[in-house]
Amino acid sequence: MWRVEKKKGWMMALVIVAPELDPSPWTAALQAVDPDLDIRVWPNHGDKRDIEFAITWNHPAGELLQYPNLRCIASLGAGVDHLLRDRSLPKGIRVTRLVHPLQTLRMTQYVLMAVLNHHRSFERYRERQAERRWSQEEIVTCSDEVNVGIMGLGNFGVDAAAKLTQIGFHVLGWSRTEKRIERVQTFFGDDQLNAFLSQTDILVCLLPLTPKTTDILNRHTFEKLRPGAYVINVARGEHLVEEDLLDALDRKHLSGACLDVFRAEPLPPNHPFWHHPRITVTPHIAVGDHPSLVASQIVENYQRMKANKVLLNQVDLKKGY
Ligand code: NDP
Ligand code: OXD
Repeated sequence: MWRVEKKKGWMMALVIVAPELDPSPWTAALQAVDPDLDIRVWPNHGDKRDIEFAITWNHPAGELLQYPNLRCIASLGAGVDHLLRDRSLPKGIRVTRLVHPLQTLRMTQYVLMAVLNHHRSFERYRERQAERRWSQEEIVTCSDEVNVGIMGLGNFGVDAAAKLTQIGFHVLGWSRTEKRIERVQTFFGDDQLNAFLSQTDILVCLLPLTPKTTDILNRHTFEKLRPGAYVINVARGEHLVEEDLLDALDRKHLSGACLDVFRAEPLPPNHPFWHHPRITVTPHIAVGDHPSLVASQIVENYQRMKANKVLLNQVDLKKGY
């Protein structure tokens, strides 16, 4: 049902443009917050002049230029790289992303799980279990002797860092601008990257994908890590140069990797990561979609946009995150 709300002769509507997602949970969650919303689902957007607010995930490039009255785009995720790779976004458009404490908690849980699985040799014990072998060969290293280096000290990085310090790890963090975080040894900018990497045993990538961070997990980065380092990538597949990871694992400079994100998703069935004994693969589930949790912030931003108010979680388009 279209809301009877008119502006200059056309309706005011939202459109969901997310070709890969099932839109039904999203429309249901948005309508549970405000049953009067006029929500269209691409490609059935009706009169394009009605659309003032777009909710997107991996939209077709150029599509958002089709709506002459579009004022705001809401990313259906915390990342906005899927949006900003479209070079033809309408000029002056405002972009928002999702930030929710439960999603942050889920990311932190994933990072802790990956760090602990590696630190407590769970992968090795699974191999022994398959062989029915009772063997307590774990080399006992205390967690405070292990340095976890987090790339990206934003919403996710800061929370993961805090929880890792609570369970005894020494945590280092690297960001673009200078930060002071209790019990975390911080580094910033390109000049301090090598100092950060050279002290890192477990590297966690929680960076946004931008031109500066694309391919940042490459052979030069790996070479600077401590020998036997472990890599966890939970940010975007395009951060990682896949052949450089395989090569560093073959040479045993790296001891393993846990990857949640990939250059091609779904990861193709013939991809070498699936069978690699030192790589753990998960299918982009570190956080997951939670329409009923985040619908209220999308609707609030729609209301704020209409009232010309400051938006929640607005992205700085110059920085690209
Ligand atoms: P934020 O925008 O809150 O934080 C980004 C951090 O990265 C900031 O500390 C920023 O530094 C730092 N950074 C950005 N560019 C650089 C650079 N060139 N050099 C050094 N540091 C840099 O992001 P979030 O923590 O919310 O999210 C991070 C990413 O996680 C998302 O962009 C998304 O890609 C990914 N993600 C993955 C999910 C999954 O399920 N696997 C789910 C959700 C998101 P500064 O603070 O100085 O600006
Ligand atoms: C996100 C994601 O950006 O799911 O939210 O990756």
